[in-house]
Amino acid sequence: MKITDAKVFVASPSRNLVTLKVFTDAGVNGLGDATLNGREQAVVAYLQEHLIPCLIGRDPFQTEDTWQYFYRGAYWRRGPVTMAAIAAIDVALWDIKAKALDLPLYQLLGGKSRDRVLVYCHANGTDLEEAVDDVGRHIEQGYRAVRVQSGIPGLEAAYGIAKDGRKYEPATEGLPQETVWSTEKYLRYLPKLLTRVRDVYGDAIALLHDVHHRLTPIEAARLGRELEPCHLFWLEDPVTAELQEGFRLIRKHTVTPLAVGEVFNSVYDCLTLITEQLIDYIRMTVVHGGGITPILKLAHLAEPYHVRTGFHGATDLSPITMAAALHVNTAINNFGIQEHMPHAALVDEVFPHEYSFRAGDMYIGEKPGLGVDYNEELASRYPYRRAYLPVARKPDGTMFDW
Ligand code: CS2
Ligand code: MG
Repeated sequence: MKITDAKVFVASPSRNLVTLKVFTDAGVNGLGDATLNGREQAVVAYLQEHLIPCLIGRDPFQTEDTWQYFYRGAYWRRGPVTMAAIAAIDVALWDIKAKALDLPLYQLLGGKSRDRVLVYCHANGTDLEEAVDDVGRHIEQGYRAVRVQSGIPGLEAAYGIAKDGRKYEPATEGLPQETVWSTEKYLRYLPKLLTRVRDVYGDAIALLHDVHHRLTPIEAARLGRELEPCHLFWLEDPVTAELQEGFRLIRKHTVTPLAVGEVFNSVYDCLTLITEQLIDYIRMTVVHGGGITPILKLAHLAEPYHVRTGFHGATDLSPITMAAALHVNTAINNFGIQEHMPHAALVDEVFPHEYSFRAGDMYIGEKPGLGVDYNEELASRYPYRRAYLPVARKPDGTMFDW
């Protein structure tokens, strides 16, 4: 079988999503997600100008050699743009291989280790009471694990808070929104929020919180220790994780479980975190981590270090990535949990898929391949519109981390 062509589609059905379609001489096609929120066109160019010309003529079954060819052959390696482009190709080739063998993809990754995949949802509110009520609404929908975020008194905006009843979507058209962040206000408030949620809903629900890269290691250690009575399932992205050894400081002071990695794009971003057991869940997922090929290796590396997966699953990752992640989640032993931010109905129409949600779990389908299609005609009605993620500054104007 040979690859005959590859096309990149950029569309904005409720948000920008980049999709790669790879064609073969056997008439079997494969899909990959190449979405990088706020930098979509860089990945499009990387694919169209630099990778696709080298892809034509290759054997789509050679997933390992093709991945190595595009990774080692790049010279200037790694980075979110490069790895999202490589990921799109890798996932499309796995999709082709599984379709050609008439098997659902998880069968090529080790078969089923579980029938259902535990997921967590996002509950949020502009204030504590709203957030607490939203947790209840999600429990009624069947979720057994809930991430809780809320507005912070004294701050105009906070990460993860939906506005005017709309679904949370941080990227906005025009230039990046500037938000003000105060660690002091956040640290004073957060323990109240999560303690309140525990008081109202008890210990049965798994509680998660996303710090979104905003503390120093010692601030994260303080927060982790203060939250220990809340028995969190995890505290996510406590610090910006370029300094992996900073987690030694956090680990020294608290037993609150830590989850990191949605912004990572290679195993080297988390090798120390995993091999020194500085984290409990690794979040790097298929689209930003280079594809199924490296993510499977990452999960296997993490297993002996008691690190489990907790793949990123926000709406700026397309249903192709959700499906690919669910196939990996279904097959590996050290699965932890999967993030589930349901896509808008229009996105689900553009990407018809087999996977489904039921009573707090997700189920991958049995269709050969990934189990996702792409409706090019419908997608074409929603052209790309440049959008940026916000930026954050401290109250005195100092540039900070959003
Ligand atoms: C968040 C993401 O889902 C999460 O854990 O950190 O929603 C993140 O803010 C977005 O993916 C950024 O595009
Ligand atoms: Mg996050």
